[in-house]
Amino acid sequence: DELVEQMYDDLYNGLREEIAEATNILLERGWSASRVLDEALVEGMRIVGVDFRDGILFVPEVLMAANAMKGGMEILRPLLADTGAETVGKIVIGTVKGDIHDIGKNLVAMMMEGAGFEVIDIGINIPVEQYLEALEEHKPDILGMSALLTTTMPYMKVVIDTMTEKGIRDDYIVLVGGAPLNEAFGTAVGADAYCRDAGVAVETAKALIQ
Ligand code: B1M
Repeated sequence: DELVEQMYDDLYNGLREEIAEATNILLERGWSASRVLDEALVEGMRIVGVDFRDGILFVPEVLMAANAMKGGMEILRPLLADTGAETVGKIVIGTVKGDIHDIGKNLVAMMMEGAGFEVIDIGINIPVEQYLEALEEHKPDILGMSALLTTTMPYMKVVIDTMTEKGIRDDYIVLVGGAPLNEAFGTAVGADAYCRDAGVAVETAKALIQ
């Protein structure tokens, strides 16, 4: 699809308005919001990630790509969130301390909302104290943590261990996710489950909350 190819270029070049416009066009063509998300935006960001890794793109460019992606996500958000589902549970979600990646977390938050969860997004670079405060304040069913760096993912264990020390670990379902994680890591840090993507996060949350 030519338009989708164009979107990969526009995302790569950080063109937010163009991404927003193309997102609308795909929707007008009858694409579902989740198809636009997966096939255009997430795939485009994957391409950006490859060149970032290989030193072809640098932080400022990738920030612009992320900003452009958010322009598309903003349009998709109400569509993904508007399924009319009744509230099935509450989740507090945040990206761990030292880590400012938020696109994946935002996607999980959007999909959770769409599935009928009440989502309290506490943001990025979250220290353990702030996770605990949010649990205390909002009394969610689920705590979700995101990490995109191999250097920040061990912090999930700090949070879970602190919950255990305080005797509150078993009061919550703890879900973790982020590109560098895997199933074994989730088990090792003491999470209830590792979620490969936003769809899996929703399915897992629904299954464990029963
Ligand atoms: Co960063 N970065 N970055 N970056 N960045 C990665 C992660 C990297 C893999 C790039 C690379 O080298 N190929 C690499 C990490 C390497 C490593 O740790 N081994 C990296 C690096 C090194 C860095 C910096 C250190 C670069 C530097 O400064 N030299 C720096 C660190 C900053 C920091 O956090 N302290 C940095 C900075 C940045 C930007 C600010 C420029 C920007 C972030 C902007 C933003 O988020 N607002 C950025 C970006 C955009 C990326 C890449 C290109 C894309 C990430 C993304 O948004 N993916 C990324 C490369 C890559 O991942 N391929 C990269 C799209 C998103 C939809 O996927 O986040 O995986 P993802 O989320 C998925 C699943 O993982 C899962 O569901 C989501 C949706 O399906 N999931 C969850 C995620 N969180 C979940 C939580 C859950 C459940 C599921 O809870 C229940």
